[in-house]
Amino acid sequence: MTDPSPATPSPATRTRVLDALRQQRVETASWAYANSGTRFKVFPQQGVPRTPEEKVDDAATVHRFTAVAPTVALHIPWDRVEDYGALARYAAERGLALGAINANVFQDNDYKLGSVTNPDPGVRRKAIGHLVECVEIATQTGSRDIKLWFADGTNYPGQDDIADRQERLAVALREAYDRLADDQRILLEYKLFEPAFYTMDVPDWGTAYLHCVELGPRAQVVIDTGHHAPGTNIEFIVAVLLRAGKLGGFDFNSRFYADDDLMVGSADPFQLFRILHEIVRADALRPAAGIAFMLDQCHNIEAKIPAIIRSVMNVQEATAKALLVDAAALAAAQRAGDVLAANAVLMDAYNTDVRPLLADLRADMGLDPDPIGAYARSGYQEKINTERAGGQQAGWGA
Ligand code: RM4
Ligand code: MN
Repeated sequence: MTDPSPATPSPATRTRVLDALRQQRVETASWAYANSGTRFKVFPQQGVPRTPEEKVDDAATVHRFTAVAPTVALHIPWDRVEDYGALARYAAERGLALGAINANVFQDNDYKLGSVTNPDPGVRRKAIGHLVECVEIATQTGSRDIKLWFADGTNYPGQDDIADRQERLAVALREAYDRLADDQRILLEYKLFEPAFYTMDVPDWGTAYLHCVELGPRAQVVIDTGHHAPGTNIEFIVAVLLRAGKLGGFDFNSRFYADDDLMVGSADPFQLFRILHEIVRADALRPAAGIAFMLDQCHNIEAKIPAIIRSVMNVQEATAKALLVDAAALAAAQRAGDVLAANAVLMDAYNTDVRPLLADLRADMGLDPDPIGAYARSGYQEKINTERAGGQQAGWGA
């Protein structure tokens, strides 16, 4: 039986959609709670965390109002602490777990010409040391994923040997991979351009995929939605990597022009729906499928915690729409070669207002149906504005 319309789903569809949404997990990023900006200006905000613990407090707050964001990713060295086990316990006491460990080999003077692909073997050794350290930190925090993004690349033709750099990259990845515990993964991220402008050493999913295949089953590709050329069909990449068993997760954000790091689903909610349709179609939404749905955003001019709550809600809305796609009707139209009908099935789901459904879900989970309003009424922002006055605010890179 197909549903008459996604707007009035059958009770069975409704139950299926609500169950899937209840299980969904979105990981927030520690750096999104900190001050950030562009290379022109960082506008500091009130109440910004000063320590990794305070970032954990904010992430726990997002989870408290959404119930689907139980982990927070760390960035090393931005979130360096003496005792990572203690930070994990601090998080657990607040109903949170520590998520992906993000390596940072792009902010040291030594890395001007690259980190793991630097022409200088001494610099490469130092960068590899950091990757290995991140694997060790992940063990202490109980994190499954070590996420690697490299700013490495060149600005000018002839500056360095493109193929040699690929070889150096492979050597470094192998060393980190060999340190992984059985239940850990390397998530390799790609980015088309910036900070390097001529070649990035991992510019696209194909390069990331090749390195992950060479490494083995515990290496997978992560798709940062902001890291493509304008107009790239990201859902196609999702489908291809899912089929190959090589999609490890997402760094969600939105972009109009480049790596804008805006709130996911704000610039192009239809793209987010199309991505999630591929995920739902492959039954890869379930946490057991191992796809990490992470946010990688910066909130430069908007209030941070409500923006992160909004982002989680945007992911939920796109997911709910993807779950409402009438798979049987879609398959039938596709088999019949009925182009218009097939497209209409997708558009019907996309055009459904899923906000009432999500409000019901939240009420059912014991949450306020309006998470942003509830956050505003909670007094948390006023409390941190007062408590965190003074001291060194954390910033992107602080
Ligand atoms: C990079 C990349 C990484 C993120 C840093 C902050 O462009 O997206 O995932 O950790 O930015
Ligand atoms: Mn990213």
